[in-house]
Amino acid sequence: MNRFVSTALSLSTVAALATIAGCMSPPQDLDLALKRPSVDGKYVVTLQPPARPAAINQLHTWQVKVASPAGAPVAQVRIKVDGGMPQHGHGLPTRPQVTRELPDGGYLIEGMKFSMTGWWEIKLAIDGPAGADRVTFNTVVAESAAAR
Ligand SMILES: [Cu+2]
Repeated sequence: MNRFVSTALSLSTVAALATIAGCMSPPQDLDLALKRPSVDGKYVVTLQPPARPAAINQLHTWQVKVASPAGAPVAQVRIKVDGGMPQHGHGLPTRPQVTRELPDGGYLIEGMKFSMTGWWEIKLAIDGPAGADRVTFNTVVAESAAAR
C-alpha cells in the first residue's frame, strides 16, 4: 500500500517537472475547429491542412475555402496569410502566399512552414465581394509530425 502510494506520487511529480521543463503546452481549451465564421461574420472559412501532417521546417501547401454565411462559394477573394506562436511571441518563419484560385471558392496557400512544435495561429485577412474581414485558426504541431 505504502509502496503504491509513493510510486503514484513520484510519477505525478515527474509529469509536473516535465511540464515545467519542457515547452509551454498549448491551452487545454484551444479551439482547433477548421471551419469558422470570420470575425465580422461576412464569410465562413474552411482551412484544409495537408493530407499528411507537415514535418518541421518543410514547406507545405494548405487550402482555404471561402463561403458566404449561407454557404455559397465565394470567388475572387484576396487572402493575406499571417500567423505565429502566441506563447513564443514570434511570427511565421515564411511569408505564405495564395498562389492560385481553385473551383468552389477554394484557394491554394503555398509556402507554409512551421519551425517548431506547439501552438500556432494561422491568421487570414480576407478581402472579397462582401468586404474585408479576418479569421484566425489554431493548429498544434505535434512531435509525431516532426518525426516524419
Ligand atoms: Cu516558437
